[in-house]
Amino acid sequence: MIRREFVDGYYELDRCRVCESAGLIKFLDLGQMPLANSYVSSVDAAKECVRYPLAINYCKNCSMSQLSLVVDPSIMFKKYFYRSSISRTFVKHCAELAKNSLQRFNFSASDLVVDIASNDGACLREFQRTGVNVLGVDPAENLAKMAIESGVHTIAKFWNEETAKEVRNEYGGAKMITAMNVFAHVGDLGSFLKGIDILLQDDGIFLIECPYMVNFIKNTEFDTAYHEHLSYFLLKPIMVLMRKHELEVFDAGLLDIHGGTIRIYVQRKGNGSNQIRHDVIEKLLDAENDMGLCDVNTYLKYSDKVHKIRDTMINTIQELKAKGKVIAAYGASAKGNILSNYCGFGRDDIEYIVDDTPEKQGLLAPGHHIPIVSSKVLEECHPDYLILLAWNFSKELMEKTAGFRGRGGKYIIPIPEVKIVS
Ligand code: DWN
Ligand code: ZN
Repeated sequence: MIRREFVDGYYELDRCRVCESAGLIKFLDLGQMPLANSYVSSVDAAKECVRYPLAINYCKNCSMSQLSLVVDPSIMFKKYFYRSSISRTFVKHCAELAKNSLQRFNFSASDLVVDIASNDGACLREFQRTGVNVLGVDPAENLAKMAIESGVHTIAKFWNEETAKEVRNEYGGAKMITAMNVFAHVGDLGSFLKGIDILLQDDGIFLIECPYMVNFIKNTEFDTAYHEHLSYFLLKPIMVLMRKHELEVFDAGLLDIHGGTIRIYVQRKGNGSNQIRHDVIEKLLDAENDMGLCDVNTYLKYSDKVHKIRDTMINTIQELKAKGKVIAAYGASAKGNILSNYCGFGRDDIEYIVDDTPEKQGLLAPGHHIPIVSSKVLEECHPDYLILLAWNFSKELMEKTAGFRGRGGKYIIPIPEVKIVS
């Protein structure tokens, strides 16, 4: 695996992070962007807002899409504002995963489930309910504290071989290791997977959930590109990666959560504990190929779709502002920060962003420094429009804002194409 030293908080790769080929083609360039979760407390603090180039490259050899500029993870993840448990939709998703895993893999009370990047313990609490032992690993000290206070023991460290050895020595092997929305964030995939090999029991299951490149392309989900997301996976490069590390994919599935997620089940190569679902795997690989996602030309047309959404958003906001309309937003999400910065929106366009994450309220969103407020503000000052920046939770957000809708308020949903709904 390629290793580099960070200089001024980042380094650049000139090779593919999966197959190490030099055949990388840039297909999306969002320019200089702030770190998508770098919320600040005041405009003065905002003056230190560091921007880095944000561009995605496609590997012609293994069809892996990726950032080549890697920002130092300790800048992004040691203190983390995103909390998994804020979304009822996500917590329900984890409860279903825990229940299905218990049934499918026949967990016993002595089994250990470890969640890497366990955030505030949202997912492990659901596994805990099934009676298994759980352990969280997450570098964000603020989140680890919340998880521990909620009864989910958590180690505040990055996942790598060293952390894996420490966990194995103290807790023994893991029956299941989950990586929910972290695998795409990993700089050194080799060290990450060596850690899995160290901790996983012989018949253990490694489960990955990550954003799926099919949805990114099909639904123009360009706003899910941010410096945290180094990898934009298809199943094809994941198969290449697992083979390199004596692991094998034995099942996979597609989920709606987070704008389209692929769930991948992995075991030790030749382990045989779980029958390989060749039919499922081949069908997904064929669909990736049939969609043209193994052909660089598909990617070279992508920017046009992105520019269309950007230009439509800008025109829509300008027209509404010209009519004297008051526009706010809901969901101070990482994706929302990318979309609004890419459109060049500021406080003159979006008065404030509502968010239910207590730690985000009172802060300013990265880049454009639009204030983040609690939903109480919606009852006090009645905006005419709400941009759902967390469009992946549109249903949940619209259910929460029935009062706004009842007063004639309308929603602007930017992805997969800009639409206004009431
Ligand atoms: O991979 C990642 C995904 C899983 O989460 C991380 N790298 C960062 C983060 O991305 P995001 O911030 O775009 O994720 P969400 O889940 O789309 O963000 C939703 C935002 O909306 C959060 O700030 C919470 C907020 N929210 C809310 O205020 N009330 C969400 C719901 C559902 C709500 O009811
Ligand atoms: Zn490659």
